[in-house]
Parts: sequence; structure tokens; C-alpha cells
Amino acid sequence: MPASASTTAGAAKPPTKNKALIKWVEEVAALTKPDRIVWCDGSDKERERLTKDAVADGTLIELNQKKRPGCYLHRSNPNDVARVEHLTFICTPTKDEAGPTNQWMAPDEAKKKLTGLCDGAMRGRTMYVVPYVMGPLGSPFSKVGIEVTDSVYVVLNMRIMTRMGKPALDMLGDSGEFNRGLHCLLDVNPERRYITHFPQENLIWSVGSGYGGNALLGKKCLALRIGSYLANREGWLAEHMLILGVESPEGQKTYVAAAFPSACGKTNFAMLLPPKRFDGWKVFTVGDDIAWLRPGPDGRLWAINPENGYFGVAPGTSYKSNPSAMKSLVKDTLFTNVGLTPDGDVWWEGMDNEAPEGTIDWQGKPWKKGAEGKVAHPNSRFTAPMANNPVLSKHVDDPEGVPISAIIFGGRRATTVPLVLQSFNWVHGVFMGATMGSETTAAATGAVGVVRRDPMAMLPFCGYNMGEYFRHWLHFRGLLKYPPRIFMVNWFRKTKEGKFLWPGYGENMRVLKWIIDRALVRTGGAETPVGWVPREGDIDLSGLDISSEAFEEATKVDLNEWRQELESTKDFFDTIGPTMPKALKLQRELLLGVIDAAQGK
Ligand code: OXD
Ligand code: MN
Repeated sequence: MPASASTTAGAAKPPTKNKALIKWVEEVAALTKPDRIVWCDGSDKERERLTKDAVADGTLIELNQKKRPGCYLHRSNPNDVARVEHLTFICTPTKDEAGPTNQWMAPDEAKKKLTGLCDGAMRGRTMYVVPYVMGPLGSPFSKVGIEVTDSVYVVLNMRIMTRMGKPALDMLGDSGEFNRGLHCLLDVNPERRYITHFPQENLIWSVGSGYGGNALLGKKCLALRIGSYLANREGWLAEHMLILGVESPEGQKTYVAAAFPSACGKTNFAMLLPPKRFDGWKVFTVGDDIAWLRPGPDGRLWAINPENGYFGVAPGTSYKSNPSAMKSLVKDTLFTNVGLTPDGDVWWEGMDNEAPEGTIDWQGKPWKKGAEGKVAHPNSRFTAPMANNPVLSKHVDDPEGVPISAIIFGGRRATTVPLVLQSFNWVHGVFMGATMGSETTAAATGAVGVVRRDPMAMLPFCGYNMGEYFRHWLHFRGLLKYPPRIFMVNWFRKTKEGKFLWPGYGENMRVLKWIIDRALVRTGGAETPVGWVPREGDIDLSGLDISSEAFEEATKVDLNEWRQELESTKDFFDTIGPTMPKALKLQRELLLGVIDAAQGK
């Protein structure tokens, strides 16, 4: 459809001379046939205009502007509240390239299916062209994407989550190298929902969902799935990791990156508030979900956060659990599927206060005290600008990023995995990441303590063959003169009676300090057959109400449990098949052999 057909405000004519971009947008418009095309510039005026449109058509509900200026609530279709791994496809020329852990569809088949679905799908609607940058503006690490979408909610979220609009077009110039992302809501029906990735073409095509991880194409689709494919090809790493900086009272800054599966407290750790005992220590957030890591010219590993905001899980977030997150939500934030209080504010389970009478639940229904059902959907979200974060790192826009001294892998494990464990070397560290997992609960699956392996927390996000991905990690060691030390943590170990052994939250600072001290080779530890653990006295426990028995239990390495753990990883390695690197298979056997030797077998 010709751009001149536009009737609404906003640039209908391409504000660029980039031939490849104009051609692609014309092709998309010819397929989807929108009534209007709007090229987004990312300005405040544009935000005001689009927000007004979104309130007028019911996409957004205005919240109390005195309490939460610039904040709005969105209620999604109840069938569309989460990422859909079973409808997410990696469309590589061969199935082997996608590997055994991904859903695969042949590129031609996927394109045929989605072309059929998108033909005329934007008739009567507005097509927004959203140029955006993942990563700091002007950084050689950053990538430009163009998302074409018919969802104003997506545009307003992308505006928070990425550097969006004119700066992206400026950065792109006349280059044809950008990620192409087409997003169509269709009728938001799971029957017609496909999140497809074409890594070889740097192309994403997502239809039938308006939910964040499926529809904000810069995040999981570009920054992780396509990103990990590009990273393998170009010699860097795209990881599901937070990045934080720790500043000592003397002003020494150290940065760490950490991968935890969903619901294991990544945002909380990225915004950790040190306890009283650590007066003078500060933790700064660089990123809370995604890290792009590269070898620097100095031989160290450097990381940027490609995002510009936080798309965080609301339930459980409170001034007690994460004051910096709460302060990030006081203005210019979009809330999705949370409760609405009578005074026009938001509420979710785990907030500091009770839900007031008259609260409306996430589906727009009145909620009564004592009634069954949640006020907020368990996966309800906030989309907040990172600039709101009171502990945002000053270096978040640095084009080179920050140097990483330690990498942490974490999971939710009731047994076996100690509070913290340092790997012997890089290969052992990669093995720790490759075998990390989280235990399911009885409520979720009916089977307690079943470990779902989630290598590097990337199982749903690796855009190519997982065995190749491990090989890339192993190879990466050779690109670093000063590799970060690799650790494993577990905040969730329990007593036999089911009580958590470690208090978690801000107290994790104590573990973080040991990790940093180990990475900088300035504190002790004890060698066990499966890695290094802190000895009594290596971790500062002063002012903490924990018995030495509980600490010993939290940090214990039980060799029988570890034998079981290592034996159980074989099945997972077998599912990876022939691409599983030999070094990791041998590492597994070596650890088992060392346990045998330690036990005199
Ligand atoms: C996730 C997220 O699902 O960050 O991991 O939203
Ligand atoms: Mn995530």
C-alpha cells in the first residue's frame, strides 16, 4: 500500500533514504495491506500521541497520574500471557542446524504458512515501523533492528526496552545490515501463533501474540536467539545473563555476569541492596536479563546490556525484596496483567501491603478478599525505563561495556548444589553451565525434585544447535587472555524439613564478595572433588542470624549426591547427540572418576 494513504499524524513518508529498508517495508506493506503506515521517531511527542490513541481504543488504561505519572495498565488477551516455547521455531535450512533442543521448521514451509496468515492482516489497521538499537548508541557491539508491527502496545514497550526511533536510523545509515522483524497480531489466537526465526537471513517473523517475549522482537528473538547465532559466527557470546558492578568502600569496581533460569531472582540479584554489615559497599545494575560479551583488545571479557529497560515479573516484587525495582516503577512504566486498585494504582501478590477492597483483577473482574484466584497474573509484568533505576551503573551506555571478572551460573536446587562452588578451570566452568538445572515442584509437575536441565539458562533461547553452542563456549577460552572465573550458586538449598538454609536477597552480597575475592585471587577456599567451596571464615557471616551447622549444610558437598547428579547429566548429553563436545563428556567422566578415587572405589 502506498505510504501516501496515511491519515494519522506521524511520519508516513520514510524518514530515511536507506534503499534496503524502504524496499523491505514496501514489501511488508504490500503483503499486510495496512490502512496507514507510521514511521516511529522515538520522540516524546510521538509517545504522547500514541499513548492517547492507545487509551482511546482501550489498549491502555490510564493509572492515577498523581501517584504514577506516565504509567498505564494493559490487559492482554487471557490466552496470551507468556512466551510459547512450543510455538517458537528456529527455521534453519537443515534440522541439525537448529539442533535437538529447538523446534524446527523448514524456512520455505514457515514462510509459506506465515505469508498466508499475514496476507491482508493489517487491513483497517496502522502499520508502525520501529527502528531500534540493541546496545549503547554508537557502540561497535550494538545491532540495529527494524520491527514492523500493528500493535501500538508493542511500539510503546519497544520505546522503553530499546533505543528507538531516529537514533537507530542515524546509526543504520544506508547499510542493508539490520534485523528484519515482522510482527502481526492477527486475531491473537493460539491456533495461529508462530514465533519464527531465520538466523541465516537475520529475520524474525512473529504472529498471533502480543505478549512481551513473543512480540518485543528486540528481546528474546533478536538479542538471544538470532544474537546467539550471530555470536557464534562473529566470535562473541549472547547470553541470558544479568550484569552487575560491585564497588568496594575503597572505590574498586568489579563486574560479574550471571545466568539464572526464569523465576530464580535475576532482577533481584542485579539490583541487590547490600546488608548493613556491608556499609560502604555498593552494587550497580548494568543489565537484568541479557548480556552480549566480547573479548576486548586487552584480553579481558567485556559486556554490554543490549536493553534499555526492564521487562520484569511483578508478583513478588516489593520494597522488602527489591526496593530499587519498586523505585524504577514510580513513573513512565507500563504494567501488563496486574491488579488495578480503586485509586487507580497497581497491585500484585507479594507487594508490601494487602490488596484494598474494590481492587480489579488482571482480567478486569472485581476481586473480593478471600476469593480464589490471583489479583495479578503470575507472569504479570512491568516495563520500566532503566534510567529510573536508582542503582543504575554509570557505565551502562559505555560503548565498550564493562570488564567481567566472574561468571555465575545459578539454579533452584533443594539438594546437592552448595551455596557457591568455584570451577577448577574454564572447561569445568562451561561444564557447570552446560549441566545447570532447576528443580520442579510438586505443584507444577506432580513430581518433586525433577531437574530440568537448562544449560546456561539458554534452553529456550539458543538459536542454533546446543552442542555447537557448547563448542563455541569452549573455543571462546582461546580468545581471552584473562578469562573470568566461573562459579555456580544456589540460594535455594533446603533442610530435610524443607526450610531454606540461606536467607538470600541482600545477604547474597556475602557470597558475591567471596566470588569477587576469589576472582581477584585474594581469599581462601577448600578444594573438593567437584570444585572450590568457601571454608568457615572465608565468607563474612557477621551480623547474620545463621548457625554454623546451617552454613555448613548450605555449603556442603555430598559426594553421593554428586555422583547421582553427574550420572543424571548423561541423559541430557545423550539428547544433544553427535555435536556434544568431547571435552564436556570427558569432564563428566573425570569428575565421576575423582569422586570414585576420593571414596576409595
Ligand atoms: C524470560 C523473560 O522469560 O526475561 O526469561 O521474560
Ligand atoms: Mn529472561
